[in-house]
Amino acid sequence: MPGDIAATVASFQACLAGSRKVLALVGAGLSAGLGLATFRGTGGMWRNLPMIDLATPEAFHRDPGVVWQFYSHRRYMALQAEPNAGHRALAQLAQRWAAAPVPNRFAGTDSSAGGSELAPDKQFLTLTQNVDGLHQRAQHPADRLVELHGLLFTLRCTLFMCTHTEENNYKHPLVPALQGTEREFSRKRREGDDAPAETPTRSIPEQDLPHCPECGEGLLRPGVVWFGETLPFRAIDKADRFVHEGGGVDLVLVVGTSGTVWPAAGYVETVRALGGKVAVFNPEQPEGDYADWWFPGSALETLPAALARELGV
Ligand code: BJW
Repeated sequence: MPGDIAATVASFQACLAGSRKVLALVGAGLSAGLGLATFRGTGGMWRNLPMIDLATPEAFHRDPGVVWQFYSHRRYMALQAEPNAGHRALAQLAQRWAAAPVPNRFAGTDSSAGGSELAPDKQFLTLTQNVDGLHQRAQHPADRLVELHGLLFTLRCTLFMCTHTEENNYKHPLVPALQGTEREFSRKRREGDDAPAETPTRSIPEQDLPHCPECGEGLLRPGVVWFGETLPFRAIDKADRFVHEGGGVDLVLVVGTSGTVWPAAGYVETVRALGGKVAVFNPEQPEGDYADWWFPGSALETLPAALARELGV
């Protein structure tokens, strides 16, 4: 390890060891390399369409068949993928800090004299913007994980009057009309200009798309958060409480995210404004001077390496 990187890791590890409260904000870069595209940068296209334009209520309203093909493909790809070392490292940190012994004054483990408050436990929370379910599959404790943008495997009815929601639906294809979406990716982008042309999107009549089993009328949609939609109240509430209650966050790990989407990106700014430190795990150099540590390279390597001492590996 070059000297300057070793010094960066050592200073980060000292901060982590001394931290009481740590937050991780995760984005698509953590799952990059598993066949799951990022939204911006060199990835960001599904066939010839920008992914960011497909992740909108307007796109679904305009052509639910195209948007369902996009999400059917992503559901399939996420199911094929396995959590990587970065997902596992976050899960282990959450498990380890969750398992840290809580001092018990009655059992004599409270070292504080004079009846002062018990030493506070270490706290860790992952806020993920990813919808691929890989944190769960890496055994990340659910109570220390907030899925800000929902999950690909949750289905919701679009009918205003129907509240039907189904979680953990891993069926592929969801309906016969979505058969074949697993193979339909941009071969041109993956293999270069000589590759065969991209598979065109198919026109799928609305009646052939997934429909609500409860009301029988409404079209189902993926349980993800699109631009212009509010994030799940419980997710925002839990994230806000962690950041604003019970003392400030000492350190935020910003992992594989462009930090361009709000309100997720705002948590990093808030932690920093309240005096916390910022560590960025991203091949791209962070803009400005907000990062106290930058770990260039793939987060699936840099994150486990940076957390290794705390994880005892
Ligand atoms: C690697 C790597 C490797 C590569 N290792 N790293 C305040 C100011 C301005 C605007 C707004 C605001 N508040 C709200 C808004 C509007 C809007 C917004 O943020 N717009 C911005 C674009 C300006 N936000 C919303 O609409 C949100 N709703 C909301 O706030 O409701 C209230 C409200 C509405 C309207 C106005 C005001 C208030 C909802 C946001 C929902 C985002 N949804 C999506 C789709 C989810 C479903 C799906 O997956 O299909 O979420 S969009 C997309 O972006 C997805 C991602 O979770 C999200 C973030 O992207 P992410 O994860 O950062 O990925 P990339 O691709 O951007 O970056 C990847 C990074 O990885 C890069 O940096 C690479 O370098 C790096 N990388 N390989 C480590 N190996």
